[in-house]
Amino acid sequence: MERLVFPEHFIWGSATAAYQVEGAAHEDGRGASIWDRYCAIPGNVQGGDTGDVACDHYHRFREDVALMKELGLRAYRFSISWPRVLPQGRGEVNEKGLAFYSDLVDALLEAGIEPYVTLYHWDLPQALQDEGGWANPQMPSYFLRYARLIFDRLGGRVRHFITLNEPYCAAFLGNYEGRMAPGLHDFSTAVRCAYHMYVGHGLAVRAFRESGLPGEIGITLNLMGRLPLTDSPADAQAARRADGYLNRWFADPILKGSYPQDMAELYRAQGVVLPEVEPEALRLMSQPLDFIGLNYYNDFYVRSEPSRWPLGFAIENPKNLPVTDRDWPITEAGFTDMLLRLTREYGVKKILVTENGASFHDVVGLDGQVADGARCDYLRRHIRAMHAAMAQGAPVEGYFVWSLMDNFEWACGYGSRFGVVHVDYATQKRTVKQSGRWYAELIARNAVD
Ligand code: IFM
Repeated sequence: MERLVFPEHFIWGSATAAYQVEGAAHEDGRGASIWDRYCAIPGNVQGGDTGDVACDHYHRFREDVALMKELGLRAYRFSISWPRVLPQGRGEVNEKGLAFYSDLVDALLEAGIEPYVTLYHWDLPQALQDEGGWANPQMPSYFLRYARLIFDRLGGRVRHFITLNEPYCAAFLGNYEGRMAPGLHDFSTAVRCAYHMYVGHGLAVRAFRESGLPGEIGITLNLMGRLPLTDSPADAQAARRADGYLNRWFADPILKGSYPQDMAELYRAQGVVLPEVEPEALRLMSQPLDFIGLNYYNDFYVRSEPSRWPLGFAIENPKNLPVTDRDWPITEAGFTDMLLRLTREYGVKKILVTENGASFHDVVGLDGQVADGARCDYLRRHIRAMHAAMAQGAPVEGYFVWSLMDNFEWACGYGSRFGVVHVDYATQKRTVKQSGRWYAELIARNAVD
């Protein structure tokens, strides 16, 4: 296969998130998050797993940074645990929590690795959930205060900020589908949460600009193709609704300054209570960003299912598709398409792929190696697909593999491994997988074979 070379300053990184790797859930003054509460409810997380210890990154971050350096990573995307720095969500600051992030940033910079900081990757302080969570109209201002604290303490050393990670998951999976914290099942609440998240995002972006800090700020969206299962008109319409639910409801306000009207009408017709959208709020959420972060894993297929309120569709993949161990189809052409859609339909000028990766059942062999050829193949396909999009004009400037290491995979607990580094949770031993070595070689060559 032809070797595909990347631009000279292309950013190769890896990503994690606080609750998934840090552990130290009850140490140094950290407050409770909605994920602590969610995990404590039997049945929510496979195996009853929690993020209490996770990868113990809180104590082992120096070892992990050394590993990143060994792999030649140029950037590390991690998130701040809001309740670690503001245990009650607002009010008193926890200096010990802030010191952890400050030390992590210093260790990264010393190793020549650029920090990319996500402000909100789903671990809302439980104290704020007790006040209604993201459905509370005060939330945007609480988020603004939290964001200002982080800009103030880490700004300058950190030059890349991401306001929200995958607002679709945080708002809709958490508050409507109940598959994530806080585990609610109310669509009107979920839509209100999504709205407040975006107002908070807008306020944080404005504050970053006003601060005069050097660097850039953006948001990370998970956008994935929703393809009709058959060529029937009903499935085509269902796929359009699924696209509206997952993709357009989140991309349009940020990138077009409007909510998709077809979806708003559909929701209203189904009795969903939509928030009163203030024109000023729309201006705030659609102000220019320095980049859009795209998390891409796979496309899904959709069939019409009129009985399913409020959208009338169901996910059903064709039987013969290659899949990962989560049964997620491997659809790299959809990655090219989504990058081109951001470029052509949405006019995005700079894209960072802030997550891409795959879960497989990895084992450490008797020889001490983790032979995860299937992950190498997945990554290779997707990195080539990204290159194909770039060749057609997609302005992609960086790629972060999900994930640096195996970690707490939300409702799947520790049963789902995404890392290019294996973690033995009993001993916390890290073992670089075949995919980690493969990725390191790719970075060194700045090219994919
Ligand atoms: O682990 C998650 C991450 O937190 C957000 N994006 C998808 C990943 C894999 O499910």
